[in-house]
Amino acid sequence: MVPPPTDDRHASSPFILACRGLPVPHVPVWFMRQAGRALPEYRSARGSGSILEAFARPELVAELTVQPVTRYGTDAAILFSDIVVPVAAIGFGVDVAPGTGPVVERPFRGEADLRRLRPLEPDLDTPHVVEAVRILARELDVPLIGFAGGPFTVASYLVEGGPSRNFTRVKSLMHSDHPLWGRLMDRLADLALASLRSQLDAGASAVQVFDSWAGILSPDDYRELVLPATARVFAGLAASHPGVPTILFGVGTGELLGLMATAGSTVVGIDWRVPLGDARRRVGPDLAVQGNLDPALCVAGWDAAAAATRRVLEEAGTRPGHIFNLGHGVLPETDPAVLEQVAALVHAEGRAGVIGPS
Ligand code: 1CP
Repeated sequence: MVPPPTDDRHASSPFILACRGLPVPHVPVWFMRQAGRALPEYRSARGSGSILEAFARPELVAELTVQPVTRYGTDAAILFSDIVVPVAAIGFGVDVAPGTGPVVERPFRGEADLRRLRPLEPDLDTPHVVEAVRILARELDVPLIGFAGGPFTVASYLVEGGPSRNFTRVKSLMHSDHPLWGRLMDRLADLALASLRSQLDAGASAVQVFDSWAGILSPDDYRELVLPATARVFAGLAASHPGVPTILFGVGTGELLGLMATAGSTVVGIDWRVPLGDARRRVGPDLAVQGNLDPALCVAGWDAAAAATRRVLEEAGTRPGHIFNLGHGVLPETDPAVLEQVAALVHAEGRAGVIGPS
């Protein structure tokens, strides 16, 4: 086990301990996309205007990042930002459209578009992100999770031009021109790495790579065309920030979990389709798992959410190394009271790695 960095004041927090597979006072919990989305206090603080502009206001970002920690009692905060912020910041021409998500003005089509993906200089290109992380590192009582998009998932937006159902264009590119695809993956890995390093340097305690859409790939395609660039991100982090917990997450990745476990992260995020016990066997004994309550069941009412939460806790077992989360992001129609109750239930009944009388 890698020793924890000595300057991290959250080293003994339940979240960081669980990421390292160590015993915990209670099972830690946070929710992907916990900031914004379901919270009425988010809607009033955010106001109207472009979401990319909101990400560039450090005081607002700090407020929106803290809100769910206060409301739900989560054991970690996730920075209020988006996976397309770095590509937008270097001028690729990306916007985040209300109700749609990322949209790209001139999608990535060929060799010439690589020139539009210059290296990220965080202090110049995303100073507002760095500043927000600094504020949060001072203000938060729980660890802050920084994040970036996985090279494949960010490529899917750049190539498709926006959200996609079948990912036809990105699959065509990755199979029709391997050298170009490799260079695109490398550029996006460098962007993710530079962004994650800047968040860690500014005071984030852990990072998550959201490779949300990797699950649309076959294991062969994932292994040959996506895993190498993803692994380069984690190798880069291990070199510059040894011992910092890292999480790799994707949706629909049941058949990829064994491969994802080799990418170099310390934690693998699991969606709700794979029972956590099976997931633990697939990722092996050395890595922690994060997940995996179906977010739709938080919309189905407290009884359904409570029953499903208990099933996740049972599947997680008693071995250390479980961070409770949803299997994907909070759905906008979720009643915040249900998430608050889920967090309390996990704290009261979770047993994975919990020290003391059971
Ligand atoms: O907790 C948080 O909400 C923190 C901030 C956060 C995070 C972690 C935002 C703000 N986006 C993300 C990550 C993100 N963005 C992912 C990975 C997680 C996931 O799979 O949900 C992805 C795929 C995106 C891309 C994106 N941005 C989408 C998905 C579109 C699609 O392809 O289906 C959408 C709708 C956005 C918009 C967005 N991101 C964030 C905000 C506040 C908004 C605008 C409104 C909203 O959807 O809440």
